[in-house]
Amino acid sequence: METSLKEHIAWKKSYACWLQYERITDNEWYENHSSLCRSIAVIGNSPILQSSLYELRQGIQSMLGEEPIVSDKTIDASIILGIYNDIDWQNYGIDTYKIDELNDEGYIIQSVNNGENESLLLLGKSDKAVLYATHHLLRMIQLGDSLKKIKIVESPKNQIRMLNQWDNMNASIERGYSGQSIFFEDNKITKNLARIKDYARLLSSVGINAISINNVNVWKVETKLITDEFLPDVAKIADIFRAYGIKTFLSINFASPIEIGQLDTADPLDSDVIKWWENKAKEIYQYIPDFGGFVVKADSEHRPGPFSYNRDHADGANLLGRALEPFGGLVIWRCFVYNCLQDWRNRSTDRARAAYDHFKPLDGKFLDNVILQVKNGPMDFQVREPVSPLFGALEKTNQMMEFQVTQEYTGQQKDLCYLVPQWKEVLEFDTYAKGEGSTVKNIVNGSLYKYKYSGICAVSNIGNDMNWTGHTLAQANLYGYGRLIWDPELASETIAEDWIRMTFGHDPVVIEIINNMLLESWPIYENYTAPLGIGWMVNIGHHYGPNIDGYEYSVWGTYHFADRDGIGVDRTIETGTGYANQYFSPNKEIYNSLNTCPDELLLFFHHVPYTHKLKSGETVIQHIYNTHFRGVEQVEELINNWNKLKDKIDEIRYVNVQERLNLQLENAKSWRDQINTYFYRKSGIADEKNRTIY
Ligand code: GCV
Repeated sequence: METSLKEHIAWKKSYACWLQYERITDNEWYENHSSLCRSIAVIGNSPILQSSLYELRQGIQSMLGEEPIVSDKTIDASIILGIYNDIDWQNYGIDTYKIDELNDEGYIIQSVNNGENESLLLLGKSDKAVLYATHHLLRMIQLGDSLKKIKIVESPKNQIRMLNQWDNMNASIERGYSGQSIFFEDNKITKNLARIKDYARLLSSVGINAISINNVNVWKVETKLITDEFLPDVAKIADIFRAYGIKTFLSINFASPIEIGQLDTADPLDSDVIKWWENKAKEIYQYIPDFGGFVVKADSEHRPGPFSYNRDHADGANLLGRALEPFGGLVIWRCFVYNCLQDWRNRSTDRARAAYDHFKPLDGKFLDNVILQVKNGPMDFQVREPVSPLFGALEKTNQMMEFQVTQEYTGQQKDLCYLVPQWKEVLEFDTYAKGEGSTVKNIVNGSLYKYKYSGICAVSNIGNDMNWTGHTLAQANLYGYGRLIWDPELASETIAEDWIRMTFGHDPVVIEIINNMLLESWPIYENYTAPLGIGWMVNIGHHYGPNIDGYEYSVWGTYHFADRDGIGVDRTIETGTGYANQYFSPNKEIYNSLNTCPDELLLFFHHVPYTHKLKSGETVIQHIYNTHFRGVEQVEELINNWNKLKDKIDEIRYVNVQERLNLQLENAKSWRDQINTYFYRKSGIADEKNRTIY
């Protein structure tokens, strides 16, 4: 997006996201700490260490008003950065056991005696770890934390911490709500590499270490990203990300050997196809020596895959795994494989079952460098779904979680929906795979089954809008995603509060109002959209706004089965699709029984009459009315609360959120009215409180 300098200055706060680095106004803090921020020594040299120095200099200069001196002598420095191999850390009193505690990306930030002075030592297990320590320190300065006598020992809990861009080379973004791609324009790779660097800075500040830059639906031009036509430019992007500790991946087309290789098959067991991928891998690594690997969507939503050749997904993934293995590359193979041509008459097919049915039988058949990427729920990033039963079901296959930061089904960055609490709930879910305590977070961090590779990825929510995410408050989802997957023990409230302070400053009114708005936003969105875990009811195709029967009468078949008597999908073992049986006990029994199934997932698992009483004591129909009336009132409260911040936030960001909240109110009303009228007409049961139903 072309912008004038003037415009750019006005938008500076929106663009900077949580890296505002505002001048410190707390005099006491300044007095106590300015000498600690006066000079920096970096031990060692690498592009990542250079980035660390750049970040620290910039951040300190901006916040303290003076550029720190860079010295090559540690004795002169108040901040010392380096890798533990290069620093005599014992001399600074660091304990060996603490170093042993760190994983490869872990670090220590400790106050140490340095000659006459107290200094801060930022000691990383690797240069990437030093960069994370640097960001940690900058965050502490932004938050106004004390830097005296500190001892921080940190390691990320998840190994792969990734974002997937769904960007196409014509600059559009599948499910993007914040402008166009920052990576591509006009079927080429962008020349605006500065914006990509700024993205890398934001991502590394929250610990992201991997990115795939193109859509998992790989169309004609994008298929050529792995050819010499585009690889030199992909390499430039990889250089930028590398300097910020982020590995670059590409989504590939499984039919590449046909489309760009002049073969007449993409059969994974065909020797020419095998050779073709081996040569392709060799070629890619000549351009990008630390290339991360491939992300693959195969046999899904009309994309090509091994099924065309009567092969299974282990054959498909291993073909690519074998080709990448000599170079240390990974295959991230998506499990979003289902038949999108359903028939409502056939009650035994169930999209929710599909991923488990396809992949569970293949457990143990995948190569070591293949990771299965599983969406958090069995359907598709709905506001409420159960956790995918594949978590815990794969004992011998590397596994990774897929979340959606982009708000495809959660308001499309017009409606406010802070998703960290939803992700946290998923990560805390106990699968009982190996008895109590087999939580999802312990599966995806690789500890339960000792996976070689594991982690979490998510579909990004950014585009070239000046504020990156369309809705300013949606920046909290990008920030929160990074912080949460670094450490799933962090509370949603803490993440939100840190984000607010870094983004908007320390005014207690601002903090309290925005924190409440964020934390209430997911339940509010759930209130006025599809009830009790049934999901969907959205407009076909673009997925925004209500259309209750949209997918009910479509071959994609994500049904609710509402008729005059009741609503819900019977997924029980005895009379339904049997989906409940994919869980370990006791989850299986809990979901399978009407008596124990939690209210919020009731209609996902059971078909019930409208008069069915929930555990809350309300009937299903009254719950639908109550939540939909309440949801609209809550959006009105959000607007009132935001209005109180008028003089406390710069105009561009204030107006941006205000406009989106008004759109959200229209959307919420439209959901309320359509849902209430629809179910009143279906059931013939009136609202107990006699409110207006059209
Ligand atoms: C990239 C859903 C989305 C599609 C997306 C697909 C996927 O169906 O609506 O846009 O395609 O998921 O995750 O592959």
